Amino acid sequence: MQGKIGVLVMSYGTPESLDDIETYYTHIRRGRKPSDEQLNDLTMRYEAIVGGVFPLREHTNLQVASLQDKLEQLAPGRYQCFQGLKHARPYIEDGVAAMAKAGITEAVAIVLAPHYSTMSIGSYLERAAVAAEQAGITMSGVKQYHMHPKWLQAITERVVAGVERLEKRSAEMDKTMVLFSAHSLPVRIRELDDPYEQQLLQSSEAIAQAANVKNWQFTWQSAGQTHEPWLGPDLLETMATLRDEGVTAILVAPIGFVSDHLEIMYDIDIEAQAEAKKLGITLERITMLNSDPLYMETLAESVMELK
Ligand code: FEC
Repeated sequence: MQGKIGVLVMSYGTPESLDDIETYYTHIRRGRKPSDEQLNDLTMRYEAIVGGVFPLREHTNLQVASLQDKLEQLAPGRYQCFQGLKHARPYIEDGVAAMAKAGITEAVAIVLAPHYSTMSIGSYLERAAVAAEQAGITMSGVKQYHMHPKWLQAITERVVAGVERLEKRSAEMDKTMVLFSAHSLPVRIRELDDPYEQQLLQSSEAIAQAANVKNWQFTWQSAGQTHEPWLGPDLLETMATLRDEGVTAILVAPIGFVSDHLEIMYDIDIEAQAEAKKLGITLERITMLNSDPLYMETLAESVMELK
């Protein structure tokens, strides 16, 4: 039988412990150490979410294992999954090295994020391609799956359920808004003719239509703390504007993310919830996909389309 096809499953990565936060943050900042203030702020956010545990690691591990199971079910014996993280161990290059060690010569790379941007998916795929070439592996990459019918269905079901939860909590459903959100990027992304914004709007529109949601907007979240301007408006600003316009209930649908992690459990569940309380807004968010079966089918089918 022909050798297995390697599947490099890539995710953002998270520290392994509280002591590892500085190394992680320095890697995100491309080798520049964060200031004490920045480091303390990030440590405080991790401590606030679950007291020093890092949920993204567990979810990524489970997603990789579940994708392996799904591929095995669809094409027995054909694929072998490897994990590669952008900012933590095992790094993308470690994942490719593990593939080479297992004798893989053909591979597909896929990222646990649905929308393409040169600054996000593009940079994962580029690092994977460089490592694969050095290891003598022929690799192709899945660029996006933001309009895959099964991913859209999984999010639509969550939006419908979220609106129902909101209806139970809020008396004024005519003043409700669904806010689709994703990680902001530096504004200079607009000069790169990047599809990120357009893809996010395209999936927001498709989900709103399928969920029969009339009042919806898109907003950015989790902008980085750098000196350059980031895409806005941010979730917190959007909430304040909507309150001024009379909106009293909001469902946040963070469609740019697929797991429970810091940007969900701190930025939305703690920070945005506190702001909502101040503004007198009832705030709910959709549940995250993690290893949802429809999401696993989306990933498996996207991989199988390439090899
Ligand atoms: O739970 C966790 O431990 C990790 C949560 C996490 C996810 C995530 C996803 C994305 N990021 C994206 C872009 C940027 C850019 C910068 C940046 C900075 C950070 C910092 C932390 C962090 N990100 Fe992140 N991101 C997560 C966590 N991110 C922590 C550093 C402190 C801070 O700014 O809050 C700025 C880099 C720089 O300084 O130059 C740009 C994008 C995604 C979504 C796609 C993906 O998952 O890859 C885009 C999850």
